[in-house]
Amino acid sequence: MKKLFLMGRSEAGKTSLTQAMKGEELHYEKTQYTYSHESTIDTPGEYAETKSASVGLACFSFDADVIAMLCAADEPFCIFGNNLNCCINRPLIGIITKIDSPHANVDKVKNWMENAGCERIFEVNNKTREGIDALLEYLRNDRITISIDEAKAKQDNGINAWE
Ligand SMILES: Nc1nc2c(ncn2[C@@H]2O[C@H](COP(=O)(O)OP(=O)(O)O)[C@@H](O)[C@H]2O)c(=O)[nH]1
Ligand SMILES: [Mg+2]
Repeated sequence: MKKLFLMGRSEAGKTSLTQAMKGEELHYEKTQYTYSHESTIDTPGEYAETKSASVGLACFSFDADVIAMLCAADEPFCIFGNNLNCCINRPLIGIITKIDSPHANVDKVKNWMENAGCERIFEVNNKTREGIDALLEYLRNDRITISIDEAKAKQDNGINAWE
């Protein structure tokens, strides 16, 4: 199973997602520092919200196989920039939480994630576990590995050839 790195603003639902992925009842826990679990790395929202602390994200993400930009469906604005995938040498995915919120605007958040360069976008409700199985299945599937010669050949053909 690929190890998932979670980054997003405070209260977005990162810790709840780790509980939903384990099949646990949601229970509030303030994330005081970076927690490395078996299949997830959970970070404090302050790392994503504070410029001086954001280096923490870069540092701990090296231990993960997949980086997730996590936003709640009712967030008013996006704290991540466009083309975020350019500075990450891991697959970048988007996870939209709180799709059950009465103020949810899933299309808007999806747009942010597409602009950031997320290769997959998952919509979840941590409370009912809706969408969690699709995320787990994605993490369970082995990554496609290629040899160095195949990588060089693809590189010679330009970046679009990676598709
Ligand atoms: N309605 C709803 N509430 C959620 C969902 N995910 C998390 N929450 C609630 O949002 C609050 C913040 O969640 P938490 O996981 O601590 O956010 P974090 O700061 O990103 O770790 C808690 O009260 C959760 O119960 C969701 O999918 N739907
Ligand atoms: Mg948390």
